[in-house]
Amino acid sequence: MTENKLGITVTNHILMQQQRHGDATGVFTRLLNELIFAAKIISAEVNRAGLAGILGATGRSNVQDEIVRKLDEFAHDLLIERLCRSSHCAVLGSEEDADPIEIPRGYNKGNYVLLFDPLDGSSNIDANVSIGTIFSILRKESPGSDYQMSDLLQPGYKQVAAGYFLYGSSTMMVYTTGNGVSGFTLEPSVGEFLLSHPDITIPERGKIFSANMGYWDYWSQGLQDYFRHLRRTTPDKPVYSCRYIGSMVADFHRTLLYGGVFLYPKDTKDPKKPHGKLRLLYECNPLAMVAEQAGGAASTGEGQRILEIQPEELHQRVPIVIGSKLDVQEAEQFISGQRAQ
Ligand code: P6P
Repeated sequence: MTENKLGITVTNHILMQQQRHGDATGVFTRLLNELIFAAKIISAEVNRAGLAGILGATGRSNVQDEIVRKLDEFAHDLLIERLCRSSHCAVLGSEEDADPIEIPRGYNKGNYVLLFDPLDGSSNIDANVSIGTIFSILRKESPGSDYQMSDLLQPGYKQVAAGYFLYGSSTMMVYTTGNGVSGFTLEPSVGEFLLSHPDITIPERGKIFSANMGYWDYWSQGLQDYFRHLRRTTPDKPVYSCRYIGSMVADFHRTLLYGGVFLYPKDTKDPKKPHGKLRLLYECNPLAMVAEQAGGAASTGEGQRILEIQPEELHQRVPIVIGSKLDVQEAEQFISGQRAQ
């Protein structure tokens, strides 16, 4: 009987990955399973948010000075509770909390560092647009049971795993442990994530670019030249389509499956955000690991690989150009001025 790779549960898949790579202790599997459990609950809440009266702002603002949506808070609190219960975390970092989150007394500590954006794209919650949870897993490097800030501020190439949950027309989990990228779709009737996208690879070049064109006037000349290039048919490329959802997880997931490029470059719109809006540790690093593991690329747009950036603070923002390898390279050529109109 031919092996039916589809239909494998994500738990089976994680175990197979871990056994193949010698970590049969089950610690890592337990940690991922707590993430998965939380995502199933978040998915149920997202899918009935309009009915549960859970929509709307809490009136409070988070470290990002954004209106905190109740679902954001719910996802943040649930992830912390489940990850602490795993007994395998040394410290957590969340978009929703200015400081590192210590493991409370009463819970055992472990050797993993979890960084996450509990509900990315939250500004779209009330409009029923796809949103997601992004996670990055590192190993604690400092000695002893107490964490050091350096345990959180590790460059992205040190991630042991990364991925996201996408709460869209269906709920998906996409993750990598450094051996390729796999996608799973939640089968609600059994409450299991089933392998639906084995061995995801991103096309070498696409025909879609994704950026908030409303910021045109605040972009560099090189970047404007790049977009003019994409919007023109030339002998070696078709005219590109522009797609922009405004939820990074959704825009990235489409880029991963269809090819093309997502950009959130630096702009002069907000002096407080000279490096763009997206955060390095729990948005750009995890998605950059997925992109590279799928055969794509992720850079600042100025020749610096996202995964090699040495973080300096927890909520550090970086510009990002991520997607098909040839599209990222071409964007860098225009942004750096090597190519012009
Ligand atoms: P803009 C959502 O709030 C988010 O953090 C990302 O998910 C998304 O890519 C970006 O902001 C959208 O930002 O400035 O285009 O509205």
